[in-house]
Amino acid sequence: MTVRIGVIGTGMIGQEHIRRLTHVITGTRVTAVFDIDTARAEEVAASVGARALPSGGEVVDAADVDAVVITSWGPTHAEHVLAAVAAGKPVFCEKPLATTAEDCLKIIEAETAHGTRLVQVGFMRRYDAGYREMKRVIESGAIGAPLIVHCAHRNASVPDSYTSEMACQDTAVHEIDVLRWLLDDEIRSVQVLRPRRTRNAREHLQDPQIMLFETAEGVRIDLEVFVNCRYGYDIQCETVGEEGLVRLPDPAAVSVRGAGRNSTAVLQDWQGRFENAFDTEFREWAASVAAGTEPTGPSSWDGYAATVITDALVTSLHSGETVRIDALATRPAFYGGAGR
Ligand code: NAD
Ligand code: ISE
Repeated sequence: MTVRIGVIGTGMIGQEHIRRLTHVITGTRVTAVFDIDTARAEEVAASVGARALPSGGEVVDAADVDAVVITSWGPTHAEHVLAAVAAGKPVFCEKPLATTAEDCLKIIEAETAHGTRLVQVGFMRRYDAGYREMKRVIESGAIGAPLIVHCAHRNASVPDSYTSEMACQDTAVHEIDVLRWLLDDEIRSVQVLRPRRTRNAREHLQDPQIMLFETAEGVRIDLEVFVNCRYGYDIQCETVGEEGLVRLPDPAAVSVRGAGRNSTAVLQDWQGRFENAFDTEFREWAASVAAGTEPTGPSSWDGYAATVITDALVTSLHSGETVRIDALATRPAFYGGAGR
């Protein structure tokens, strides 16, 4: 069976996912698209033999759309996700699920009323081979109970429009999701520290930031977010347990000897770093749609949790105080129950 997909939002990552669904994943085809930038939508649609429709609602309702992918700007996600849930169609929504906790709860309510899971959120790190192996090692008990996690999320540079809050909402949000999943634990408090600012950041931007988290089980996590580190895109994660530690591997790269040096290149962007993860994410999601089963990836509850935790980070960024998170104490039975 070919899964026919409608895509809402044909910007940067929308085009990436359309390429992926057309040329990489087998058994999927993009049949309809919408973007408020009509010219862009038409150009992208023409490139894959799809139709550009006049609204997101028409993409959701189209008879030749079995499932929906949302890759528009974050503040528009909730509206499109709710439309897909109302139509009873599976929907993959790029992060964030919604930009307010209130909108995430509306989605949870609508999906719960529908009775089966329809929504998957685009936290692709859960599909990265290194993180999957790290989870397998933790669950095997080989390093004992996890005690501390050290992380770094570094970008070479960011555009001038990037704000201090985005370090929490756009950047750290990936660690928040992957660490909740990796540790099978819930984040209970956060704090943001402001180290000396790099001279390479614009005046308005606090860069780097150090984010501290504590989980329900008492695991302590430190995360350095440094988005003007200059040297490349670098993701680090090391989990220290009672009996040993497990560290994320660096991406495979050849070593080059020349000009008196032995060197290894550092990747420059997240697209290259997580390309395989994105492919696996869509392969597994499309397989669940084709089989008519519930998605197994990040749920609306995970999208809600990420928004609640990033909101707490933003509060701490401004106050400097530790912020407790009580809203996530109990996970609804619909999403697996009992909290992590
Ligand atoms: P972008 O600005 O390149 O594209 C967004 C597109 O949405 C634009 O073409 C814009 O015209 C369109 N749009 C705006 N309002 C719309 C509406 N109401 N209906 C339909 N289309 C609308 O942005 P991007 O970098 O492609 O990011 C899109 C989303 O993907 C964001 O939520 C972002 O956080 C997420 N993202 C995820 C990752 C990841 O690593 N998983 C990486 C980058 C971006
Ligand atoms: C960007 O928005 C992403 O989602 C990338 O995955 C992330 O690594 C980057 O830091 C963000 O700015």
